Amino acid sequence: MAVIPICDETIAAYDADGVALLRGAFLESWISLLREAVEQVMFEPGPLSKNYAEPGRGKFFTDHHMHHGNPLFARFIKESPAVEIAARMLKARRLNYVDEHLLVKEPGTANPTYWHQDQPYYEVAGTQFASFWIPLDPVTAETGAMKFVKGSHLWGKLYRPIRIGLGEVVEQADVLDGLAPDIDAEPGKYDIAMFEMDPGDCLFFNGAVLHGAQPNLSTHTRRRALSLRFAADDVTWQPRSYIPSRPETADLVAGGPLGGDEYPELWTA
Ligand SMILES: O=C(O)CCC(=O)C(=O)O
Repeated sequence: MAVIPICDETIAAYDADGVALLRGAFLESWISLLREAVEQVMFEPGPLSKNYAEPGRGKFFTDHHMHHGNPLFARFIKESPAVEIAARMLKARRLNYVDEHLLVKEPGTANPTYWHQDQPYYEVAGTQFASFWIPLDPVTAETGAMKFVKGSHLWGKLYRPIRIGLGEVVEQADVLDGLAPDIDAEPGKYDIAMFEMDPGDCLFFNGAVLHGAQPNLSTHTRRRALSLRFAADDVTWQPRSYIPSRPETADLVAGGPLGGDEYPELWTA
């Protein structure tokens, strides 16, 4: 059950801005469980893990889909209030699970997270693809706060994927609508929101909203965060040539609903 009631204003903010802040959404017990899970994964990183930082300049560690090998992540996905919150935020009648993405910026990590949208990195089409961003440490502008271009999910654009910790183009990816605009070059042109947060708070944001994050320039504060990605009613399977399809997608049809082992249905109205 959700710890906090989600009011209509929060849903309206998500619809208009593409992002909403939910304070106190997860109890300390869930945050402790995730912290333990993160330590386990960082001790034994999975095949999809990366570190974007230069040697000796902190660490920007990422990993995906950890729940396959880690029961703590599997428990969080199934039993925490995340599913219920996502269903309410998306006004869903059906909710499928897509991915979890761990993003740890250790102190002294100079890499920002470059501006990007999430949708082009996934084999999904539709408007109801969204993510949680759940910090496990206090997050400030100095330690890696998330930033969003409010309303950019409504521009009708899908920008070419980049390597989020390096800013380089993913050469093998489709060009789509070209590169995202250089938001930092003309910040005054955009309505940018940055979120300072405490453990227990979360962001909920649309897969098409442009977002990025600050580096972690602190000397001692870690910035551990987990993104969880869900899809609701109007999302369909959109195979992308640059994302190798896994055997679990064998039963999916392009333009058809998500499902099966790759995108399990976690909730129906
Ligand atoms: O945690 C970060 O630095 C970025 C997270 C992000 O871009 C995402 O979850 O889509």
